[in-house]
Amino acid sequence: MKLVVIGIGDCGCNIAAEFVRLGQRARAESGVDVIVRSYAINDDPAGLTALRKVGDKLLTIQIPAAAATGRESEVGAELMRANGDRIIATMRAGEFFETDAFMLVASSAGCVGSGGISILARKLKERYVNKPVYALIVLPLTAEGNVPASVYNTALCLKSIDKTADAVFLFDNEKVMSEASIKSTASNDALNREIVAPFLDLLRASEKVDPKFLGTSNIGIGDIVQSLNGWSAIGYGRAQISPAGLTLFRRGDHFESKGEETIKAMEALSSALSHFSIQCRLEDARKALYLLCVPGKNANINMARSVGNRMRELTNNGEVRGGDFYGVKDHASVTLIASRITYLDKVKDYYERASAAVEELKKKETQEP
Ligand SMILES: Nc1nc2c(ncn2[C@@H]2O[C@H](COP(=O)(O)OP(=O)(O)OP(=O)(O)O)[C@@H](O)[C@H]2O)c(=O)[nH]1
Ligand SMILES: [Mg+2]
Repeated sequence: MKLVVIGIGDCGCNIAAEFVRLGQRARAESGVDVIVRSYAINDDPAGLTALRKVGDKLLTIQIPAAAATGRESEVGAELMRANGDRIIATMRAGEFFETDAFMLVASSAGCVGSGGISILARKLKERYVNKPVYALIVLPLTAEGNVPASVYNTALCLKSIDKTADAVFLFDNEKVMSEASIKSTASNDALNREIVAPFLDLLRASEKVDPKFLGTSNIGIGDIVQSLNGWSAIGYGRAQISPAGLTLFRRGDHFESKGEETIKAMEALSSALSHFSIQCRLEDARKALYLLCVPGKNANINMARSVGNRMRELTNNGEVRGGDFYGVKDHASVTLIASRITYLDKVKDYYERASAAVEELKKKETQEP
């Protein structure tokens, strides 16, 4: 699947840049292009200049600075209303023909991205009727989640993007940070790598890869599009395979090894289930997608079957699609998407706290001279 990624605001722009790096990995490891272009839209010229080193797959678009007073979501929305058409006009529309979907990215707590994302999503939907518009929203850290402006912006952003985009991937920054910090000190860059990495296998496996990488049942772009709707979460898990295990894998005819392979696949599945981008329950997902990645042509058919069966159990007979891919070297991995999620604690919580946050903000306004 080929994406045009559009990041808005600081967080969105940084993640759009990270998608470019993901595209470079897909090209180097699998010989396919999955990122047609990334755009970084922001009102902060210094931030955009810093991103230019990422290369020419990332194009920066500067918009006038938001008013100094009021950094609420509405201000970001107003900025996008005023600049959205010009932004779209500067994009390379010729490239959209080879694009399967738009992926718009922003944090929910700020102003430019939080307010702008739904306005731009609507403009793109109106102009490119048949192209799915997906959103990736980063929810604030717990500490920021108690700041009234953060709560208000997040609630407003979620309400409007839910109505506009075809599907909304939610990432809980706190959860992402706790996972990134296991690997290194959690900087924004580490967080962003954590956010973007789960998309790699899915995007490249649905492209025209070398036939030797093709599994027993392939995931097509249609499967991804059909699986994505409404609130969505993505999870990725892997289980390392030892060199001895790899030899057995290649021979593939060994009864014991087949059992072992399936265990590795199930291990990767459990890991993916506990690494969803936001806390959710698969039984609340009306749609789900899985991709099992294993090395070698001789991986057995039971592995994919076992993962698929477990997914159908967990989703409570939700609509499950899946496939496998042999383009990895030394591990088994599972990528999961839970979509059309009907209940999310975090979303409910932000909606419930929004009106109290408005009161707080009003109080602050009247206190200020
Ligand atoms: N994961 C991640 N989160 C970020 C990054 N940059 C900022 N954030 C989070 O995003 C939120 C702040 O939003 P920004 O993206 O900075 O806001 P903005 O859209 O530029 O809008 P302004 O408020 O006008 O600057 C906070 O919750 C930060 O924790 C980033 O690079 N990665
Ligand atoms: Mg900003």
